[in-house]
Amino acid sequence: MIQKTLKAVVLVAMVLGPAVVMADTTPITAVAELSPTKGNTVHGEVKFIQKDGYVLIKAHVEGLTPGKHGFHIHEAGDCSAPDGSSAKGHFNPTHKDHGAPDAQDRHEGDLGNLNADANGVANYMRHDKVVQLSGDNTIIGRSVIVHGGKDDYKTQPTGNSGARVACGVVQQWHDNK
Ligand SMILES: [Cu+2]
Ligand SMILES: [Zn+2]
Repeated sequence: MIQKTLKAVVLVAMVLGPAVVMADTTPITAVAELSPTKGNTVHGEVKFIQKDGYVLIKAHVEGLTPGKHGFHIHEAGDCSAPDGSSAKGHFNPTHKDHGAPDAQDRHEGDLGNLNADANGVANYMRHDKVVQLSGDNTIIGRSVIVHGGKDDYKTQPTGNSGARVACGVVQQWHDNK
């Protein structure tokens, strides 16, 4: 009986071994190339890198007005509407309230605000424990939206951050060496 169990465990380990090793050495990464909505010039890039227990998010965005700009993952990976409305609402698979990125209650898509300097350039970096790059609630295939105004972290369900000034679909990113 013990022998048989041992044999089965060894067999399973042999079959799963290579797959487990591959998963460990190839982190999931994703990227969203941001393009301006109609009448805007905002553009940039957002990268998502799976780390141990969190996702590293890095963004570089240009063409903004100085100050804060709501920054979210929206439900639909569709930037086709001139005003970005085709991206639908904030990605919220767990049915929470809108909030600040560090709040207990937040949408999975609530990444807070970009903060643009006097030249309209924003650099953003965050270690996020809510965003997922795999499984049922993955953000791959959703979209990133940058807004014209500041996310107040209070107004439901949007943060009242105004018009959508840039949009990009989140795609799996293979060039991660
Ligand atoms: Cu938004
Ligand atoms: Zn939200």
